[in-house]
Amino acid sequence: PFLENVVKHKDFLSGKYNTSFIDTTPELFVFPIRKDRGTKMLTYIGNVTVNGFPGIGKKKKPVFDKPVIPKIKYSEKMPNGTKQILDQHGAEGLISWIKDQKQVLLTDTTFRDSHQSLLATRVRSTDLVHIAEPTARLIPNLFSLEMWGGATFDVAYRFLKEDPWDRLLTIRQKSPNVLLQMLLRASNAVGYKNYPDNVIKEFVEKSAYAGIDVFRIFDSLNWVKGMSLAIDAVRDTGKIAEAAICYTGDILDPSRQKYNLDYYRDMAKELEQAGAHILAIKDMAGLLKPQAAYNLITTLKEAVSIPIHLHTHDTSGNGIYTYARAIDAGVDIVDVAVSSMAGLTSQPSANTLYHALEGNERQPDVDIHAYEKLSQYWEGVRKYYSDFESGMNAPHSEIYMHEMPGGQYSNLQQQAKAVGLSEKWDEVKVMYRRVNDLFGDIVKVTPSSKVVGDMALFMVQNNLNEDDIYERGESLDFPDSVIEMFEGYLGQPHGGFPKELQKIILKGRTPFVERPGERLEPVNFQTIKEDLFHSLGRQVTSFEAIAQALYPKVFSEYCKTYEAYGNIAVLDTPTFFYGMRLGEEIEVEIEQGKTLIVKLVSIGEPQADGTRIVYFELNGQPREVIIKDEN
Ligand code: PYR
Repeated sequence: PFLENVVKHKDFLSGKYNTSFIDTTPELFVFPIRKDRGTKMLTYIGNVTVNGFPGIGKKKKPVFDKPVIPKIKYSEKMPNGTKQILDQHGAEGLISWIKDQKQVLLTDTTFRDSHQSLLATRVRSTDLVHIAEPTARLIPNLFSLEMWGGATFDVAYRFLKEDPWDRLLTIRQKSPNVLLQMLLRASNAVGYKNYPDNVIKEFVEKSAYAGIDVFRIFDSLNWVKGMSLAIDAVRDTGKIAEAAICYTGDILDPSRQKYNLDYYRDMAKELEQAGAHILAIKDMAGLLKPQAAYNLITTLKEAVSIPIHLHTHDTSGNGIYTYARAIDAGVDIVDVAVSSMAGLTSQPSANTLYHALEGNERQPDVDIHAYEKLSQYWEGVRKYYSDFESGMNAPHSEIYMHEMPGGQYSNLQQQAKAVGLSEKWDEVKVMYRRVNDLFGDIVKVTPSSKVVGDMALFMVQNNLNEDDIYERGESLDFPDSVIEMFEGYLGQPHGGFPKELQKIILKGRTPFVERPGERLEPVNFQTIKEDLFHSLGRQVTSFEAIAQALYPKVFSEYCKTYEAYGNIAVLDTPTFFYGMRLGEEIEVEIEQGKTLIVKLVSIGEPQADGTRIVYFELNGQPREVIIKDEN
């Protein structure tokens, strides 16, 4: 799909491209031979209609109202924004601009963390792309639009069967004025384990090239040593390195002093020293209480001279109050989401914060009416994804007990469901906290949070408690992720791992404390490209080679799906998840200006071999596909 973008890009068509890039990447311009796209698409629609979508199952397609895209004048000049400040004045220029602002600046997370947290990351590119340009035009004075990274990369390939690079390139084109931001898990890139150093560098370089301006970099154990390489790699691209401290525990609780103000102050200074342009406080679970926010921001403002960007989740319902106190203490930027995609495990609502700051000299300079229109669109889109909602429908103050990140809540719930523990979800949450304490009270954010989640599921499934782990640990097969973390593959937690537990889990393996990247062999991207050339029978892009290095199995499954069904990212979301109703007619724009009209005519009875014939009309012509009925 990326190939089509490149050759249709206006700069490419006008010859205004960077020739050295073209010269060094000729493989981008070798095109696969297209087979019958129509039949492939009908096969997908037939299959999802007969068999349902994984994770949703077979369900009658609901009738949805089309989400309302705000009316805007596309012909008008695109208003300038922060992207122009970065491009014209560089990273340092942008930082001094931030410091000159009296208003609190906003990062809108609707395109990434908001749906990662509310809808298990399942929002598809088409629903983002349709609102990208209206967003860029209606709220051009955002600090940034967080739209990539975190779980979106993996989920795009794994579940949505679409190309995350394509998403980035297209949104970049549609929003040329606002900084695009991503979440980078430092040495874990956008994965769940450490990768070789050259993979991190290549990923950062290509992400910057494809359109990312601000990289929020965090380490899942707050291990600064694990972050330096990524910070340097981002600085080398001329983009913004926003280094994050993950907030955990409770600085207001005198009985929990492992992560106290001194801890956060020291880490902030280390990150500034390591080259961070901006310091982020990543309150991934929403544990930062309002007075704690005031104390923390006041302390950090004194400790460092770089701007401070606060991220929280509104799970407890205290998000706006936390932001208000942080704003009083001088925080520079906060993360918010469009109101219909805000609250609960997502970020606090932009619209609500705007009103909360009425009469306050730091009220953000955004058009609230525009925000309301965007919210209306998202209200419609969110309905498409109702099967992925977590079921949480009110503030959830027990977050202060289990401490599960907002982005993990709906995902772990899906994981629990997949291993038959839906009924025991309450038990899983309590166990999650008990595992944290067993592990010595660690920072819990991807991937360390996944390790805690895997262990919690393992213990609930096998009816184990802490004593069992210590007494019978030798005979237990711990999840791989747990063994790897205790071995040192995610880096080192503050204060180290509990020694006795580490011994039990490692069963004789020797743990290490150096940076995992130093032990990992560099990846040879040329070899990857050659291998993919042989297995896929076509040239691959540098983007695809990175996907292969990060997620070989997931990427290979994605390629198989692409081979079987073509580019199903172009389907509307209800059809993608539910297929079609009998007699329904849809339009599918398979490329700009080329639309297929598809009608589902009938579905045949099952045949002896378990298949059914599904009858369509494609642009008025009868077409049939044979689908194996898996039910
Ligand atoms: C992620 O890494 O995906 C988070 O949102 C923390």
